[in-house]
Amino acid sequence: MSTGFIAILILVILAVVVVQIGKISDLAAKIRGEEEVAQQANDTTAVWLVGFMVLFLIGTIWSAVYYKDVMLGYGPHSAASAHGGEIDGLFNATLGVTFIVFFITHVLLFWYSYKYRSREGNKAQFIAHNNTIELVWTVIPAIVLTFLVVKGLVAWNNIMPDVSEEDQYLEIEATGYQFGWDVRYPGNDGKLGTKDFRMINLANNSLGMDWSDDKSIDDIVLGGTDQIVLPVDTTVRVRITSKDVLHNFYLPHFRVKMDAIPGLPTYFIFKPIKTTEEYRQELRNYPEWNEPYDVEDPESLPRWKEFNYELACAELCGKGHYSMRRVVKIVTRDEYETWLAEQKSTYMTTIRNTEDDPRLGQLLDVEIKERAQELRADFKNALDSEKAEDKTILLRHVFYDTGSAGLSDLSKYELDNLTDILKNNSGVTVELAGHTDSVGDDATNLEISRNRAQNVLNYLTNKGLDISRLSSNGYGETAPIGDNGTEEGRAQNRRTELRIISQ
Ligand SMILES: [Cu+2]
Repeated sequence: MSTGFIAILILVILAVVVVQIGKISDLAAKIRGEEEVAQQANDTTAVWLVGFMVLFLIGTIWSAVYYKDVMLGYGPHSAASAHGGEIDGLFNATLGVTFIVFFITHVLLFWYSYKYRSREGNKAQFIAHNNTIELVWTVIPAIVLTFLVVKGLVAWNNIMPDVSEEDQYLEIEATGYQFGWDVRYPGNDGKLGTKDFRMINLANNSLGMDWSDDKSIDDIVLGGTDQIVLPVDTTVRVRITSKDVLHNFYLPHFRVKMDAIPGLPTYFIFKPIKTTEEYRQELRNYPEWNEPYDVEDPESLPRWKEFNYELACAELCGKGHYSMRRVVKIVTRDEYETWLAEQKSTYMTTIRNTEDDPRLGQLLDVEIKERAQELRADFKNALDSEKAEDKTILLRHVFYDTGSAGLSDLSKYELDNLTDILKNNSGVTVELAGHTDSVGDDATNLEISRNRAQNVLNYLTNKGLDISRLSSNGYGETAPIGDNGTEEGRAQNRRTELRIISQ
């Protein structure tokens, strides 16, 4: 309060001082003769203006050079995508043209204020109309603007064409929501599965993926904080969409920016040309990037080591807007393949074998392959091991119809795999062993286990295996591997095993 009052008081006193100085110079003028003084003041001002112009233009050029590292396209701000240089070129062409105009107009402005300063006998020229001048200041800007606009259109046409089927590209999908991105990868088949908003289910299908579409089986949806990993030198098409309000998919280092609009899919295509590591190595050359990352802690790593490409939402979409930032990591293709292989498909981890699974009771190709690999590995271990107990292999996926010895339909995949393995290992003889849990009487269990083992043997001989290499036996409930007191243990005990007799 009092500070404000003092400030106002000072201003008032300053104003009084200025008025008094004005009065004094008026008086001085009267004494010396007004015209002479005015003439002198005009001359001085004119010279000062020219001096100011020189300093001002030098300062402008100096600051442009000094701050060049914060301009797009230079040094640490070079683009990391194939088309990025073209966009930076547009910005810099515009900057170049405006600089020339800026320079010329300022020189003229200050020079004229000097040359045409008020002097005795000088009279202003009055021009009502001049066609030449009109033409010059219309045609020159028109030519310059045409050049800029055409350059922009050419760049737009180079950057924006969609990819076609024949192009080699990776398509991912980014769905914005308040506040984050769901990023979907196509998995091994390279194709994103279809989606339908009517299938959105907050419990396990927030994107509305159509699980009955085979292309959805291997799709991977990255969680809200996972790094987005992309391979270098690969054309990436990003499908961009939103679930609630307007967002904006913005990858500043790749000069990619596109609105994410609910109900209207947009896209952007870009090709990363520098891996995160390569970009860091470039930043390393600039002193400002060698300062500690944490300003409070001089011991912290230099900034270039902590550098990451990032995805940001460039639309103010609500109070959690800032949290839509994600790290984008560009890696070599080999590293990308390794990373991709480690990612789990959303269908397999959250939908498979639940009531939402449209393929309940069916086996997927990947599962058949996995089972074959698993069985081959078990068989190899059994062959390689010296210990007698390791010679027994559990046939994990052989099942029977309830209460009978009939093989379930899905068991045939495991038995076909076994047939292949035994055909490839022709010197091996095996015993097929049936086991049950302890429910029911001993004699019946023994009978069932024998019949089951016999059925497996029959299946294998029907597939062309030599009967002399196979034998079957039922052990009923005599050899449990789990606790018959629990359902889980009983399930373990109901099993079929393969024992290697000789190899
Ligand atoms: Cu947003």
